[in-house]
Amino acid sequence: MSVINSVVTLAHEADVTVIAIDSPPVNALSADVRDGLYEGFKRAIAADTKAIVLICQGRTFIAGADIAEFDAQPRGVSIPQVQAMIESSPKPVIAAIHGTALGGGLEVALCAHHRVAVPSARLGFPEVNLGLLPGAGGTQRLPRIVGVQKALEMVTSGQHVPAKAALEMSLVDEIVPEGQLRQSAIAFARKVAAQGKPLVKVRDDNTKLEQAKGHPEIFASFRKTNARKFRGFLAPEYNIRCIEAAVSAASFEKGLAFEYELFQQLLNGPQSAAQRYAFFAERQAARIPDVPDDTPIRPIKKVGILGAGMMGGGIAMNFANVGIPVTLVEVQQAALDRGLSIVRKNYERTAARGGLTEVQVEERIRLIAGSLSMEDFADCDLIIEAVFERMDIKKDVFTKLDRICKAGAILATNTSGLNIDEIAAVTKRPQDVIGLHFFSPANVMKLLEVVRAEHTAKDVIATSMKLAKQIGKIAVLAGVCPGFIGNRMLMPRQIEAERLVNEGALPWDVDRVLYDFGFPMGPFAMGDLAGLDLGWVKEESRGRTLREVLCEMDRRGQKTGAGFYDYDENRTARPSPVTEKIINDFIARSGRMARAISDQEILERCIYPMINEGAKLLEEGKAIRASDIDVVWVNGYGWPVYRGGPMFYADQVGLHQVLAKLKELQAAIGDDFKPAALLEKLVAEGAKFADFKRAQPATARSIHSHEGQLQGTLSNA
Ligand code: T1G
Repeated sequence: MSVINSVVTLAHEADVTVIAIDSPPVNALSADVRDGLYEGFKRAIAADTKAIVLICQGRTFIAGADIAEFDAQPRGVSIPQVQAMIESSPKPVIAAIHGTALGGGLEVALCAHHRVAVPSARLGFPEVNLGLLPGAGGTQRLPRIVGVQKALEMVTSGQHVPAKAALEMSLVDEIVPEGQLRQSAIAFARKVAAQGKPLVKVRDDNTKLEQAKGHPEIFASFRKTNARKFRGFLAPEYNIRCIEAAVSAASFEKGLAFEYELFQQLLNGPQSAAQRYAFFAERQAARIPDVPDDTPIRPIKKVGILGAGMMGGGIAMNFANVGIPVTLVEVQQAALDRGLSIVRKNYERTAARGGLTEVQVEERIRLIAGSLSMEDFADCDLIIEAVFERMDIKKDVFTKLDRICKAGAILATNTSGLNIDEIAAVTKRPQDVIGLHFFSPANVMKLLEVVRAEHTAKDVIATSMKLAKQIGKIAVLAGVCPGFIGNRMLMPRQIEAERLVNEGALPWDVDRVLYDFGFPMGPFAMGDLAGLDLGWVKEESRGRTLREVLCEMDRRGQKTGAGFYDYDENRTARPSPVTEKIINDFIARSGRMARAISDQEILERCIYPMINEGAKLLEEGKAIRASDIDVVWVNGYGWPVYRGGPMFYADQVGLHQVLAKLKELQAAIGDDFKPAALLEKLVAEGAKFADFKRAQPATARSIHSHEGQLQGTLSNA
């Protein structure tokens, strides 16, 4: 074996040369990998062998270009230079794939003459999730292999295609046994070399493109079908245009140049910057400064869930999905039956869409055992309470769990904002108590707020963060405060949205501005969906707020066909003259004059108070870093990922701009807009939220008492 460089080696297995990459964690196409490949292939082509195998060490084949290099000065040979070297090989080149062949990695593999993969391998073009497109020929080579329709689906969804499906669409030529990739790829290479057939470059096979020529309707209907899903994003449309160019361009080279041009536009644009930020923010959120990666983990072999309502059932599915048995406890048989039947319906719906087989459905349902007794939690490693949001009920439940559960069991509450220290205090083991705040529907929403209470032990935090990844969630650590991170920042937006309406903006104006900003729905449409009578008590209602008046008129939202909006039989919302009249009456009664309010003012008054609350969360240590707050909002509250998150957005707008507007609003409206001290400080120091790093790790203590706030805030991380 000869070492090409620190990450690439070359070995001759008799008549086959094997080029291997070993660049943890995911063999990304960094400058060293590219240089090593270029040199490696040059030597392999010159060597006295008949074929070349490209393989990777570690957990995966090349998982793409090195995203961390995108903002750095380019160095070393480029991906296209490596590809040209591979494609120009007079010997057959076989890419041997395990783990994930993604983005630039798949683009390199498509320059090989053949691809073999183990059954667990997955292949895909996830660039669209980074606000990009496959910029190294992926949009030109892929449709030549899988056809235009499949190529459109792959590059705009970013989905990872399992090896079996990849074989069916000719993306790979052979599935080889797990654990035998290297020798199988060498054998395959020998077989191809022995056949001596002319080598076919993917770029030269236009058969599948010909089939799409003269059929612009393929693209028109694809755009139409996905318009709602792609709303606000630039990258999906750019990907579609590149596939269109693959069909219409006069040559492969022309298509490639078009692709590169669009790639550069996206790469240098704000959306991809935000989505790449979000990629790393998600991974950063898993790191807790004072809980080292090697903190011991408590084994979670069995989970108990109290409450089979909407949340409990969804939470149970997350664990059954990864093979962890669940005991789901309810107080009444009817409620338990209802909860279990909803779980079954959810699984059957997924199976109907081809997401699960019937066998898998039954396997998962068998893992969820119903019970009417909390005593059945005695042998559980983790118990999650998902009962009614009342402190007295929570305390009663935790008192019982403290008596029933074994030593070392983790006692978790799914509260969305109650004081977990108070809950933990009723137990003799507050160190085992933590908040696991799932979002509805809990089997779908990716976000999990892991709430650290004052005495929560580090291994309980470490276990919860790792478990979250295991069940496919994105975990963010929050401190105990009303509403934790997400709901606490949502509150000022809600308050401001209602205040704007009391000044003359109409609910559908406010919703339109936030919808156009990229949220899936505005606060008033959201209210109608959830039901305006959530928390409304008829006997205590006095028509003091718009919501009370609407509920008194039985306009409780979508479910009654009217709320802020009027709804037709298809539940399509229309601005309501009834609501408008109520608002005008309200304003008239208040003695104020309704005034015209600009979209810009609506946006700033809804978003800036959230950002300000985010700054308070940071200074109080309730959130470790600004990017954690952004991960919460992108994955739990519909903040458009192509805007990065509220704190990233504030840095883009300019904190001085946000501060100036808040001060203006404070003067005009009141102290609800009083800027957070941290915001003042960052502006004074010409810094950004991205620069904010706590002077000392956010510990349980500091999370509870603002210790260590602001001193030496800024160290350029
Ligand atoms: N570049 C740089 N670092 C990467 C990386 C990449 N492509 N992929 C992963 N990492 C780091 C990640 O930050 C983390 O680091 C560690 O690897 C483990 O990742 C020209 C333009 C491969 C499915 O979009 O989807 O090719 O936090 O925690 O859950 O057309 O990582 O430990 O320091 O996510 O097992 C296209 C992105 C790039 C794939 C593994 N490729 N990666 O998931 O581990 S653009 C992608 C993933 C491109 C070309 C274009 C996942 C994974 P750290 P992890 P995982």
